[in-house]
Amino acid sequence: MTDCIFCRIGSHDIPSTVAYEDDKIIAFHDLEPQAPVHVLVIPKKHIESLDDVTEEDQELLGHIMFKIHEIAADLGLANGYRVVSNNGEDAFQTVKHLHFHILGKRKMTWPPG
Ligand code: D5M
Repeated sequence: MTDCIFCRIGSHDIPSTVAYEDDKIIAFHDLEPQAPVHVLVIPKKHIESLDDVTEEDQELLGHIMFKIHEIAADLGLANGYRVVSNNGEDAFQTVKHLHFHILGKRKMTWPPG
């Protein structure tokens, strides 16, 4: 989708600081970091949110979940990290392309705001 900012990051149409990339996914540093390390992992395929995944996306979702620990290790997050996916209005999803935040290098609190 050409009007989707994350699709454009996935195709390198818009520059980003890439932490990991393969043919299916890309991980890049967030422009508005909420922690000393804040990386977003997205599928290159345009999927608006978890509400929009289909049967055919199961392998892709598994791939994202599997890669997160490798990406976190490469980012030096041996002491722990948080993975967050905001979906829909109540969760304050601002970019309508499925993404998983990896946040680390600070102590987190719970419950989240
Ligand atoms: O989070 C969307 C996140 O996307 C938010 O933390 C800012 C980030 N963002 C938006 N545009 C960019 C670009 N161009 N590069 C890197 N990061 C970006 P949400 O969960 O939708 O609230």
